[in-house]
Order: sequence, then structure tokens, then C-alpha cells
Amino acid sequence: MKDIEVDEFFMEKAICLARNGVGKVNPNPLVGAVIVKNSKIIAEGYHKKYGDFHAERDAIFNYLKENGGDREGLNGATMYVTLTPCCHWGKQPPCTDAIIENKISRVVIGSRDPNPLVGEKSIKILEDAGIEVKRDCLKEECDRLNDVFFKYIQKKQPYVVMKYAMTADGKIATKTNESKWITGEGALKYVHTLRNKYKGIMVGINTVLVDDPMLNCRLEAEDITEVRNPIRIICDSKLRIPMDSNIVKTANQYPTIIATAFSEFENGEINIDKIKNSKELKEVDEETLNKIFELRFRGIILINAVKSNSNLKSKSKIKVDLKTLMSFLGEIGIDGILLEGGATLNEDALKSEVVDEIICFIAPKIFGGKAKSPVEGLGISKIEEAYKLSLKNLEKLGGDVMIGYKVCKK
Ligand code: AOF
Ligand code: ZN
Repeated sequence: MKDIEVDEFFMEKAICLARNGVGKVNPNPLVGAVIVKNSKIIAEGYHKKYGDFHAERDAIFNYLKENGGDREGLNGATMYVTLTPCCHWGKQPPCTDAIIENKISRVVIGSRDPNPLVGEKSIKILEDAGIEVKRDCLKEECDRLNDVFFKYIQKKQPYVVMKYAMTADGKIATKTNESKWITGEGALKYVHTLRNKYKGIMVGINTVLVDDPMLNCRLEAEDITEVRNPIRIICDSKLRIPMDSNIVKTANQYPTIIATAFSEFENGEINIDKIKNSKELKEVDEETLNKIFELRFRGIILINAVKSNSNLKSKSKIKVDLKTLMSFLGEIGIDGILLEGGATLNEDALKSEVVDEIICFIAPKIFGGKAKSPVEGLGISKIEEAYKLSLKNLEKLGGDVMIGYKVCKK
């Protein structure tokens, strides 16, 4: 093998290790590391849990544990790590210190860390200590591990993945609105791995009214070591959610947020004592107030998210402003969201430019007729006005096809 192939071979291994942290490290990055000496892997590590050892320290720790604390064997070794090692004190001490102290002589890095606390500083620290540094090894593959982290660390906004399943003629339901089980088992199982991966799952109130979903993660123990349920976020501008819906009934089991859009409330978590104009209580009537009390009593977080200076004449038409909502969700640590529709919310999300990625499943079926497509609303007239996507990946899942797209930013 040529040198470059050797480096890529070991980086590939570090990438596989990083994936073990899916669903457990948010909002921190997925990172994997291997330590190689004389063309042999002598230690492996990855970031296992938020706040825990970074991948680099995990690999060094594993080596020392195996070798009775004798660090001599690390002298002259190469570390392959999927992200620039950190050089700051956070929940963990700087990884650059651990690399230098343990006399690792070469570091091969995949992604560049956009965290302003890390950046180029780490490279200089390592090089000044006489360590050879190589960058951008399998950079694209390494970057793909951390789409969520990269957006969140720079914008403090969640990375949003719109997911839908449709027939070969582009329908997400039949003409009578039946929409369950369009795709086969492989695709369904994959959706549950996505629910495990992203911190939040979001739907519109219509989906709750029509499907009465649970929005939890239903993976079997054999699929995964530890199942993590996403935080459920319901966009429900006028608080129409039925008290006997599965979402409300299971709020004590799964964390739930409902986003509303009442002009009388301030943006952010609803504070009943802080109604802007209490003399003009029109929308927020006695019944709504009681509902708010009861939902909060059941542990549901209620967030009001309206566009500031919203100059709509009819208050009842004000709806959840997704940009405002995303900022709030980012502030409370939600770094990634799986948007599971429906078609109206999908359109709103695209229009509001909050969507980063689309995962589209196509089932080998045709429904025909007047039935919903994944993105409803008014649509566009001219092809140039289309939302532009770029193809990310394409896979076969049983009889279904899964296509991943990145949404091109305007
Ligand atoms: C991780 N795991 O394996 C690496 C990270 O608060 P801390 O100390 O956990 O630091 C988090 C930052 O450290 C993170 O934003 C990223 O820039 C850097 N590297 N973080 O959680 C890891 N290598
Ligand atoms: Zn670190």
C-alpha cells in the first residue's frame, strides 16, 4: 500500500469507531481515533457520551490500560483522528496535551473543527511540540459524520432533516388520507435509527390529528445497545392538540414541546402571568388557559414562537414562526431535528429556509388521483423558483429507494 492509502485505511477505521457514538454525544461531535505503530493498530477510541473522554484521550487511555500504564509504546506512534484535536479546557482537558505528553509523533486529522475555541490553534501547538501533522485525510467522509455539530457550533441552530415516504407517483397518502406503511420494513427500521440519531422530532398538528402518532424510537435491543427517544416537538399554533391524543397521554414518558403562536404571549416559554395585553384577551380565552395549565401539569413545555413585528391583521392567522422556534430550540440544546411532516409544515419549513437535508423514501407503488404530495402549499410557477437540492446519497432498502439530498442555501 502507498502511504496515502495507508492513511486512508486507518482513517476509515476511525470513522467506523466514531459512529458508535450516534445519539449519545449531542450536541458534541462524533469523533473516532486509532493509534498505529509499525503498521498495526495498537489502540482504538471514540467519543462515547456527552461530557465523557474525547476520542483521542479514550484511545490513549485504552492503550495505557492494556499496557499497565507504560506509555513507552506510544513513542513514535501515529494517531488518526476524525476531527482536529481540541486545545481548550471544556468538560475535558485539552487533547493536544495528552498527545504531546504521551509522545505520539504524528497526527493525521480528518475534519477541521469549526469550534472557534479550537480552529488552527491546535495544529500550531502540535507542530511547535515537534509533532508531524497531516490534515484533510478523508475529509469529506469525516465531515459527513458531523453535519449536525458543524451547523450547531457555528449558528446555535438545529440541523433540520426533512423525512418523508412517497409512492412512485409522488403521493404521501391515498385520496382518503391513508398514509401508514407506504414503505416496507427496511425503510421503517431506518426511520427509527434516525429517531435515535437526532435529538428532536417535529411534526405539525395536522399529523397529530390524522395519525395520532407516538413519535418514539422503536428499535429492538438487538439493533442497538441503548435506545434514545427524541424530544417530541409539535407545531400547534392555536393549541388544538386533543387531550386524549397519544402525544399528551405519553408526555410523562417522552419529553414533549408544543410550539404555539398566540399574539398575546411573549416569545419563549409560555408564562401565563406575562400576557402582553391582558385587557384584550381574545384568542387566549379561559378554555385555552386551562388547557395550558393542564398540559404544563403533565410535563409538556409550551413555547410561543411568533415573528416579531408580525403585522398580520387577523391574530387568529398568526402561525408558528419556524425561524424563531429554531433559535429557541437551539438555545435549549436541541442540535438536530427530524422533521416528519406533514405536507403543510414541510412547505413552511422550506419557505422559512430552516431545512438542511431531505431524506426521501420512494415505495414501489402508485396511488394516483387527488392525493397529497410531500410538500403542499401554493407551490411555484417558474422552474427557476424551485428549491434547489444536491444529491447526497442513494440506497436501496428492500424494495424501496432512499435518496438523501442537501438543501442548497439561497
Ligand atoms: C467531543 N469529543 O472526541 C472531541 C471533541 O466540553 P468538551 O471538553 O467536551 O469539548 C467539546 C469540544 O471539543 C467540541 O465542541 C469540539 O470542538 C472538541 N472536540 N469534542 O465532545 C471529542 N474530539
Ligand atoms: Zn479533545
